Amino acid sequence: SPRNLRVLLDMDGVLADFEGQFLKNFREKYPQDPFVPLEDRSGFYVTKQYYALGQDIGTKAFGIYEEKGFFLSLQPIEGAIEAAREMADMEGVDVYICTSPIKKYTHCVVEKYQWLDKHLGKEWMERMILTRDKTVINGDLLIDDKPNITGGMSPPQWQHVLFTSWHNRDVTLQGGQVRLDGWLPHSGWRDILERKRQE
Ligand code: T3P
Repeated sequence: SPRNLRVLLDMDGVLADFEGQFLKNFREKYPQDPFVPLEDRSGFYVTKQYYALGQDIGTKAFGIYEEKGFFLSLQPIEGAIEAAREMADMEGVDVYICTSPIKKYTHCVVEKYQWLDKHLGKEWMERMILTRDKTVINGDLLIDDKPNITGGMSPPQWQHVLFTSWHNRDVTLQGGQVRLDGWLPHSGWRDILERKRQE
């Protein structure tokens, strides 16, 4: 039989709701300041859009996700945990978590492991790949909400499945990208895997 399909799952924006928690914390901490409602988000980096509201707002935005506890507190995206478990149980499919820590790594790195342990369990530690360059990681599919993923390997080995998020819903697909609109049973994630398997 052919080799297993290797699927790389991004964390923030795909399994964990970075955007929702960011906005909630920002509004709680800075109720008097302007903010960007989720439906007005554009561009991958939330801070970039907040800097456009003012230097001080951008600095405050940075502080929100650099804070201790932020990455651990993220809520799972609807259906993500169930889908990840089902995918990992599929015959002939190997699932890995492929996530980039923020540059201020102090809390982020350990909390990403804690989050995975909390929501998926100890056996998932084996699947964890932390890297700032996802292009050098081998895989058949990378499911990620960041539209332009670049790095040392061009083109990367994997096909990019752009996971829909507020910030990328109007982005035009490029190259071999395909889109996945969420993890609910009828989102079609299984079809994307099956199609890749048959290539
Ligand atoms: P992941 O690779 O799991 O998506 O940039 C480092 C991580 O923080 C990366 O995680 C993406 C996430 N992140 C956002 O999702 N939005 C942002 O605005 C920033 C700054 C980071």
